[in-house]
This record gives sequence, structure tokens and C-alpha cells, in this order.
Amino acid sequence: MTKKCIGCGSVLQNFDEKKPGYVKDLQKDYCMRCFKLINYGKTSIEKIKYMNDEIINIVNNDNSYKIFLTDILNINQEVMDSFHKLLEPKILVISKCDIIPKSIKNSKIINFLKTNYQIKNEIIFISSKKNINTNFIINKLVELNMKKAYLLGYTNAGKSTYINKLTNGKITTSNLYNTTLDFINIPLDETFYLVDTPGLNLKNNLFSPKDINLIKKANSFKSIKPITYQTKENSIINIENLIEISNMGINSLTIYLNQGLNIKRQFKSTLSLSNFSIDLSNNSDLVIKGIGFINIKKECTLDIKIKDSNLIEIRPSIFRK
Ligand SMILES: Nc1nc2c(ncn2[C@@H]2O[C@H](COP(=O)(O)OP(=O)(O)O)[C@@H](O)[C@H]2O)c(=O)[nH]1
Ligand SMILES: [Mg+2]
Repeated sequence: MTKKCIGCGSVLQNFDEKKPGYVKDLQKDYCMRCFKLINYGKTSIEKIKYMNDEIINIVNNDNSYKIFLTDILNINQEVMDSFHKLLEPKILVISKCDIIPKSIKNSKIINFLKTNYQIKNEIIFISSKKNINTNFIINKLVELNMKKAYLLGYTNAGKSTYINKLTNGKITTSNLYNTTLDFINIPLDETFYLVDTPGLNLKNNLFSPKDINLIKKANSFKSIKPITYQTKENSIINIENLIEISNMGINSLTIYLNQGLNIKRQFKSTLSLSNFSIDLSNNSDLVIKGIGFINIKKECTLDIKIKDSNLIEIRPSIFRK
């Protein structure tokens, strides 16, 4: 029988160090990559085994319950399109709700998701870290008379952490990308079981997979501390010297990103990329896929420097007052 790594789901093998599941001694429970990740925070970049659509197809071939997780900083059209592709029965879960500023009511976010992304399914908020709503799964499975639930979502949504929380499990979790590499079945009790899935990936990523320190900083998942800037005609907002935003005029910007990222207000550009322009109406969010969003109060035509314009989306304000 093939034995799988209990950390990432890869089949254990002892012949190719560069391939997933490598371990010297096949008696071990964790592959070398998981061992290094757990003990030294080190990762190697694996070639991803499943493309997004393959994962969605595998799960859609089974009429079990589908739980799709995303955190508040990774809500954008691309992520919501993946949720729409999932067949019923399904639920949208806003994970890591401990990071959402306390002043924002869940009901406001739910209404926004329903109108802006046409979500018709139930939406709930959980936090594995703070133990909020983590038991909803059992009630749902009982209610639906089902035995199995898939946990899906983009990489770093918190799927494996959640399963570990429910099962005292030992799946490897980290703030790096693609920690879980294959499907992992975990019994919840004698009746129910959960399936962890490899994370989906955004089409474009602001960070290169080699920027491990930056990825760790960008995915610190501490509670969001919004930063507000009152801008002048010539203000430039620079994020980690990867993004520059200018030409917002006299305006008010509130930045919702992970705390670890370096954000500066400056008056001279330091980023040698070309600008592209984008029109915003009053009280819009400039979404930077995968890292968060910036609320901009007054209509303007922004100039943006970023390596790929597909990383940007505009939407009405999610926290609209
Ligand atoms: N603040 C906070 N962070 C969380 C929570 N759940 C997971 N995380 C963090 O999110 C990152 C990704 O978690 P992981 O479970 O590996 O995500 P997966 O790729 O979806 O399996 C890790 O750094 C976790 O510590 C939560 O409830 N609150
Ligand atoms: Mg995982």
C-alpha cells in the first residue's frame, strides 16, 4: 500500500529528492519537505500537481458538502469565480475573522458579498485561532445527512489549520504558498470525515516564489490595522517598493493589508515600472489580489505602477459607511 505524508498528502518515496514526498526512511510519517518546514520554517518550491480546475472538477464529481474558505484580504472576483464553479451543496466561509477590524459588522460584509459577487449561498465567519464558529461543520453535516466535507480555497486560506483544530490533526500549515500538496482524508469522528485539498492559486502573484521573507511578511495574518492617509496632489503611496499609487489628488485613502508590509507615503517615485491609469468613482476599493485592498474616498483617475495590471481590481467599498 502507498503511504502518504501526513503533513502534505504526497505519496512518500525514497528515490527522488527533488520530487514531492521524498524521505530517506519510508517508515517516517512526514516527508523531508514537511519536516524542514515544521522544524526550520524552510520550504522548497514544488511543482504544483493540480491546476485549479482539476481540483474543482475532482470535488464536483462528488456530491459531498463543499466548504470554501477565504479570508477578508483575499476577496476578489477571481476567488469568487472559483466559488461559483463549485456545485452544491456548498458554503462560503470567511476564515481568520479575528483579523477583521472590530468596527466592521459581519452583516455588512455578507450583504456586500451577496450584491457585489452574487453569492446566493450561506456565508459564515470562523476563526481557528480564536475558536469562533469552528463547530459549524458538524451541525451542517448532520442537517444535510452527509458524511463527508471538502475544504477548499486559495492557498493560505486557513484550510489545514481549521482541520487540525477540529481533529487535533498533524497536517503541516504555514504562511508560505502551497503547503498542502495533495488530497488528505481526515476522520472527524466515527461517522464524519473531512478532506483537505491542495490550495488553489491566483493566476498572477505579486511575489515571486523565491521571495520567501516577503511572502512570510505579507502573510502574517495579524489583526488588520487600517492606515489612513490624507493625500496631497503629489503624494505617492509605495507598498514594499512593488506597488506605487499616485494622482489621487486631495483625497483620503485607507489601507487594509497585512501588518507586515512596508507602506510609505513619498513625493518621488522610486519604482522603475510604467504607470497605467484607472478610473475610480467615489468610495471605491482598489483591490490588490492576494494581499488586500485600499479604500479611496473621492473619485479620481489613479496612476498605478505594479508588475502586472491583472493584479488590480476596482469594486465599491466593502466596508461602505
Ligand atoms: N489570524 C489567523 N490566522 C490563521 C487562522 N487560520 C490560519 N491562519 C494562518 O494562515 C496561514 C495559512 O494557514 P494554512 O492552514 O496552512 O492554510 P491553507 O493553505 O489553506 O491550508 C498560517 O500562517 C496560519 O497560521 C485564523 O483563524 N486566524
Ligand atoms: Mg493547507
